[in-house]
Amino acid sequence: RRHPRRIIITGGAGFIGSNFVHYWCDRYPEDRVIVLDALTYAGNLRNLESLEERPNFRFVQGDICDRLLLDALLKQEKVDAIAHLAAESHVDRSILSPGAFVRTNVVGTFTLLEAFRHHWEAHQKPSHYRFLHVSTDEVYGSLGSDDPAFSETTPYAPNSPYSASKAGSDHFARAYYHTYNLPTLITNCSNNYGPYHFPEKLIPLMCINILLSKSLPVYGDGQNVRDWLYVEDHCRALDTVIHQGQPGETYNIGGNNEVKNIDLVHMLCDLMDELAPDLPVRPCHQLITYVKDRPGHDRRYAIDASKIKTELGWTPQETVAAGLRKTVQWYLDHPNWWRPLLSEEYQAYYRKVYA
Ligand code: NAD
Ligand code: TDX
Repeated sequence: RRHPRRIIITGGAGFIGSNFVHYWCDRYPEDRVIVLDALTYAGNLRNLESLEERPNFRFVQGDICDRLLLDALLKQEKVDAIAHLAAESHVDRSILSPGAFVRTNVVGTFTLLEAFRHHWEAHQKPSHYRFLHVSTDEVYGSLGSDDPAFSETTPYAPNSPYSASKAGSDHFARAYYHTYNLPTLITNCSNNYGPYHFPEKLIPLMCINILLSKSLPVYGDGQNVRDWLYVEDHCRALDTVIHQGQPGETYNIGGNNEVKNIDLVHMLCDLMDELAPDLPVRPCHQLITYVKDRPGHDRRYAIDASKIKTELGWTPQETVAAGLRKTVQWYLDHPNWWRPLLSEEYQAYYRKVYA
């Protein structure tokens, strides 16, 4: 029988974090779930709205760099697992201001590992404790069109301040296993999409701009390739790794869905034309505009997810066609979620990137 857990989910008010919190609370109602989130521009309490009445749920606004807070929380809540999703996550912001990425992703992850190590040692190193570090395929760098997909043994070659900071945090999570035996696990996942995705990222940005009849900015020649995974599939993979993964191991997670950016934007336009026939600009493909490329823009990401499939039995379930349809419909149905996010700060950011 499964032992109920007392888990901290960092970054639980963000995109993947909030999807993961909903997933975990539905799946394991007997667990105590503590969300720790600083509520930066990317954190949004509305993502967790319906959970506030749940007796086993607690939200704490706080910073993962705050060691005193972490120590108190781990002790008070008798935490036995951390799913670490808090991060600065947007590549374009990392190009504009990399400092925040070093602070949260590197120093924050280190601080969390240190706090969890001391907590684990103070309780005589229970073997069921787990620290899941959630990371990205971007740490492996960029692939050419004929290169084999990233595997767990692909050398790290980060190209953006974001991926460099994630690479640093991965190395700390790994080192804590090898040096202290702390039961850490690392996952490296491809591009997620789905509900609660912040407007700055490609898919929500295109959906929202179509709804506002604004131009659809495609970087460079639009031929960059990303592998897309529906966020719920990612949540299920993280659950699988926490419960069945081998401490000290890394697992790649991917959707087996490589799509060129320009093709993806066309798919979104097709879906919008179909699902929102009353929009003023139709067909919305005419809004597509090529803009200057992102510096250091990785050409292609692809994930070889055979390890998590053969060792732990996880495979993605959603197809891109069905997942994108659900996602477009979600943005159509939730203007009250995304409109307030287009704040002054966001507009200033937008002007800088798309100047
Ligand atoms: P997000 O930007 O939507 O959310 C990040 C959350 O972390 C926000 O709620 C924010 O308030 C919080 N946060 C930021 N700094 C903090 C700090 N110092 N202390 C506490 N909380 C802080 O990010 P996301 O897209 O949900 O990504 C979650 C994790 O998954 C990240 O570690 C990211 O690197 C990783 N990842 C994301 C993707 C993707 O496609 N989005 C793919 C692979 C891996
Ligand atoms: O306006 C845009 N135009 C455009 O062409 C934006 C925002 C993006 N793009 C391109 C850049 C990428 O090739 O689309 C692709 C996807 O861009 P993002 O949504 O910014 O994602 P990406 O840079 O691939 O990183 C994402 O996946 C891996 C997440 O933001 C990371 O947190 C995750 O680690």
